[in-house]
Amino acid sequence: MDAQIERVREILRGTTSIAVLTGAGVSAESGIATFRDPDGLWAKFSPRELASMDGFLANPERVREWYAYRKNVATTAQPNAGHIALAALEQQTTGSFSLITQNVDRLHQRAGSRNVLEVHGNLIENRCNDCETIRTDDVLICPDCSGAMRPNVVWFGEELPQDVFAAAEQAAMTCDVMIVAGTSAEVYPAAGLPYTTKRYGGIVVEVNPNRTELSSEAHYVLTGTSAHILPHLVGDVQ
Ligand code: BV8
Repeated sequence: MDAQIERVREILRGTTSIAVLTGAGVSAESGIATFRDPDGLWAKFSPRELASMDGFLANPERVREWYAYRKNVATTAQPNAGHIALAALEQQTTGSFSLITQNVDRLHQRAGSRNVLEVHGNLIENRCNDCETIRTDDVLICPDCSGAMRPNVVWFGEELPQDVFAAAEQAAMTCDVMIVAGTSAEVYPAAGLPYTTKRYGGIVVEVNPNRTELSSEAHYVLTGTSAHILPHLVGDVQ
């Protein structure tokens, strides 16, 4: 596998346009549970009840408590070597660099990443379900229109933020290389982005300790955790 890592490092050195797509696995080594791993969130909680509008309307208190718990976990967690490596890669890239993340924990930004496209929102902010006002406090009712405040994330069945996802699609179409790290590649439309890169002639590199739906399509599959592999891709590892 070292030869594969060396080959990917060479490719990254020779490119001026990089996109990265991350999922919950990149935050696993910061102590944040993934969704679909055996010990993941969906093993304990139901996505239908906790990550959908129906679930929120049925029991807003339970959903708000679950996101408050996850917000506390995210804000006390620290970015890991994988997050830091991606921020370094952005610094080193002379051309365009887009970090497309499905994660809502904001650890990429805390690690120093700048061009972060949060296609599934973030759990630090709340949004009014009616007028879409964004707030970082925990009021339950929107002071502007009396609508219900809910986590500023994208739930199942909800549309992704159009401007953000349009930028993500543009990055997927125009990049020379897309690194896909820490995602089961099961949730669409985000999971479709690596296929777009491949269709437009870009190279797809997967970083994951396990095989996924994407593995058979990727040009390079680097088997291992993101905190271990990503630092090897961006520079001299001490
Ligand atoms: C949409 C919320 C349409 C934020 C999430 C019926 C009705 C409507 C839509 C659908 C439908 N049926 C299907 C769909 C589409 C649906 C979908 O794709 N469903 C799947 C399950 C089939 N998609 C949607 O609903 C999307 N919206 O389609 O809207 C529309 C259009 C116009 C107008 C109106 C509507 C919305 C999708 C967003 C859902 N929100 N989360 C939150 O609470 O966090 S999804 C959730 O799962 C995450 O956000 C994440 O994006 C997604 C994927 O999870 P991963 O990040 O990949 O994590 P996972 O646990 O799965 O995998 C972890 C990976 O890491 C594993 O591979 C593991 O091996 C690896 N790993 C583990 N440790 C490490 C590691 N890797 C590296 N290092 C390690 N150490």
